Amino acid sequence: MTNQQIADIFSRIADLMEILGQDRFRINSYRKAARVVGEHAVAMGQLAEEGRLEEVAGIGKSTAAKITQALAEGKIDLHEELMARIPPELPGLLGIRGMGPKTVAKLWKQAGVESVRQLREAVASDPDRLAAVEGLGAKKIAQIAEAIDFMESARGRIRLDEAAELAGPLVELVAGIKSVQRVALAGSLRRGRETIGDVDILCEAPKSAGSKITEQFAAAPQAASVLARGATKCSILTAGEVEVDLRVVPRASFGAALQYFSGSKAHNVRLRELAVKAGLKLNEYGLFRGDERIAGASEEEIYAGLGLAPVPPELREDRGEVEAAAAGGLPRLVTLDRIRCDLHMHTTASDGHNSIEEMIEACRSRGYHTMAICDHSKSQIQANGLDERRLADHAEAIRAAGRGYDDIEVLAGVEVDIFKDGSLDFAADVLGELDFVTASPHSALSKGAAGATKRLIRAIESPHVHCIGHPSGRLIGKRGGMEIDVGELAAAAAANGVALEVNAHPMRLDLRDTHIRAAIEAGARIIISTDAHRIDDLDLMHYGVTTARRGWATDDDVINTLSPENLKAWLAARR
Ligand code: DGT
Ligand code: CA
Ligand code: CA
Ligand code: ZN
Repeated sequence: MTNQQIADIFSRIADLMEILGQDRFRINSYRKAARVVGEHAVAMGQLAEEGRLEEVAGIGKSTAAKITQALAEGKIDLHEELMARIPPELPGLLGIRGMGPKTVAKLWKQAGVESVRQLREAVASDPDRLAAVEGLGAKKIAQIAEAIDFMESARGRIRLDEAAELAGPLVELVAGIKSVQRVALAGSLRRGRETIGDVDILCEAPKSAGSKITEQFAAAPQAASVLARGATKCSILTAGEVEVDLRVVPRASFGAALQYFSGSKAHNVRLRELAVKAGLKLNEYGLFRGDERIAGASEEEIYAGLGLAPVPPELREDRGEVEAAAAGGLPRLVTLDRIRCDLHMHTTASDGHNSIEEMIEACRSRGYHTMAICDHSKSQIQANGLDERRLADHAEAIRAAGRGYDDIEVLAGVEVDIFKDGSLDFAADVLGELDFVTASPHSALSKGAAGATKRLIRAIESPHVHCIGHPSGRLIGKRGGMEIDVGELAAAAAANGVALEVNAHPMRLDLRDTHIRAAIEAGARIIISTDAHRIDDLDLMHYGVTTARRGWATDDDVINTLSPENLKAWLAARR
């Protein structure tokens, strides 16, 4: 069991105790245990082996015993005992955005709601029953309805980073099998979609080795069950019910198979039409003229055989890329190695986990020429937002720390809250003192929120703002975010020299791919930022780059590619 899995059980124990109205002190101690275990750098399994669990601050005797049981048996008795005291599907309600244990307890005890299904039915057909629940007004009920819809529409798909983390070790496992020549990801994961239905992996090997390979794949520790296994294909299901497909392909058709299984389906349909028009046939084995295979070993030769420039996987969605590839007009997409700065990150001054110095060292080691520290503003109370006084002190500390380095420019910034009406959490003169200002919406983000575009445009037009952070406020799989008119927003951004953020956190990816493309077409530029809350988060940059590529972004569209001098000039234009 990983530290995170153990931490998740402790979190669930705390949730269940809270639903059952148990002792606050004990609840908090389990929440703390979850945090400590989840964030600990060394695996609990290793500490247990060395008998050192109790040496960890925050882990006492009883917690250590529970960790030991989790490691040995994959469960904790207390968790099972608590589960036995509530309806079995009740914890599912906690997966609804904005639903905490207290609300779940009230829904259960005051309205008899025992599952998401029952809640959905009550919202639809018996809202009076819910309105009788203490603290549940019409507005809150509408929010719950929206959150349930959203959760159900995302069902069966996982986030890009979750899929990538699942796929990584499996790719390695396959690559390590004798007779496997190479391994590649295909499907939506290769195209970098924000959510993934199932993971598709391809490997090259001689046909005769297929059965041995799928046998070893089926024995992977991630395989909770095996859905199908033959000599060329194997499908497994993980404990988290995610399907992973492995296909074994010979060298001569590897490129054709990679092209076919990378999709998208819509893109493939277009290619097949082109083939037919040219009197050819295209399938996962190759491009054929009659019985003769004229292409198949590489993707490039498949595209060339159809008269197309090779299309980057991120563009293969039938959104104009086939026409562009035929006309030699594909964009030269931005790449990760062109990213030279990260302009949105937090420190312990607000809700980050690392100090100014630690963030600087981490950005230096990533080779950036500039970084901006943007902690939260005062109305973000739950994130320990800074008031004017603390902000001024923090800016001074950032600049003082930055003076110690001549290989990186450290900008004193802020992530200032955009209120519902588009006004900002700090006055213009306060913002004018800073080197970099990101303005972000953090509340009133529901889909129906009226005037969302106006709200953001007002922030764009206020003095000293450089960038609008995570503009829609969506959370993938949890909250759809505001509906904004991107064309209008981007036109205002372009007119004012303000950039729009592509938040690289795989939970956000905001702006999203299609919005990035519309924004660029309307003349706006983007800043790809990790919004790092700890040093490891700085490595999420590639998810933002992938998303920007899906939005057809070139170097010219992305502020992060600017040289130090040009970035300075761009920043100064808003001062
Ligand atoms: P996902 O898994 O829902 O996130 O999306 P994909 O794109 O990975 O789709 P998946 O796993 O069903 O299939 C992988 C690729 O295989 C898909 O992108 C294109 C290709 N493919 C699958 N079924 C068909 C089909 O019926 N026709 C065509 N042309 N291609 C297909
Ligand atoms: Ca797939
Ligand atoms: Ca698949
Ligand atoms: Zn932030």
